[in-house]
Amino acid sequence: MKLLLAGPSPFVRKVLVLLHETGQMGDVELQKVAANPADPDPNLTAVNPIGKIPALVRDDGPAIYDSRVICRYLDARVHAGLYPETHLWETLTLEATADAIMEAAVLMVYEKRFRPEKIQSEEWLEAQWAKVSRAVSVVNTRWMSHLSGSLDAAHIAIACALAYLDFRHDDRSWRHGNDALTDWYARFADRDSMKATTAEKLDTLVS
Ligand SMILES: N[C@@H](CCC(=O)N[C@@H](CS)C(=O)NCC(=O)O)C(=O)O
Repeated sequence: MKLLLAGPSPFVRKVLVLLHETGQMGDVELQKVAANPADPDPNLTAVNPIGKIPALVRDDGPAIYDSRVICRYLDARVHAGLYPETHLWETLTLEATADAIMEAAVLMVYEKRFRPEKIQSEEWLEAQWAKVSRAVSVVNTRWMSHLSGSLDAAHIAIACALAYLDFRHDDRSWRHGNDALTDWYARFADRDSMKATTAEKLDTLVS
């Protein structure tokens, strides 16, 4: 299999952490592509018409994309049980919450990176952060019992979302008022899978 990826994408990291946790890291070749919304890489659009990473080129079928689809596929591939039937809908909802945090956080970066300064909107940026802030607070108040259970795909997604907030939006201090989640994340960030998939580590892994 070949995973198309770029630098510090939280969606890519989610897939990498899942690969690591399920012992499949050795089964994928990692290929760097440019994930630029204004100028998509033809190597990427050839397998994902949307031009977004991650995309997974499989040995046994057409390429698949969207991190949620890829994670589900990889989990099923080795029967890892990271989408447990007993609380599937909760796991999927929490993963969707993590993805939405990532999406809003990435859009904030794109607003500054890809739009001319004079048409950037502070109001829009704040609205994106409000989504992040509400979601983080709800995870901290309503989802800690799920997060303290055995590892599933939603744990991985939440950890990657929080790591990305540290990386790109450290000045917004997501930890403020979210003590339970802060403690949980400190423990999760210490896992080998998280330490092996930082943006710096990725550079050493990519062909
Ligand atoms: N829903 C997608 C989102 C992926 C995504 O937004 N990836 C960003 C990088 S972090 C990207 O490829 N951006 C390029 C673009 O927006 O065209 C997923 O879960 O895989």
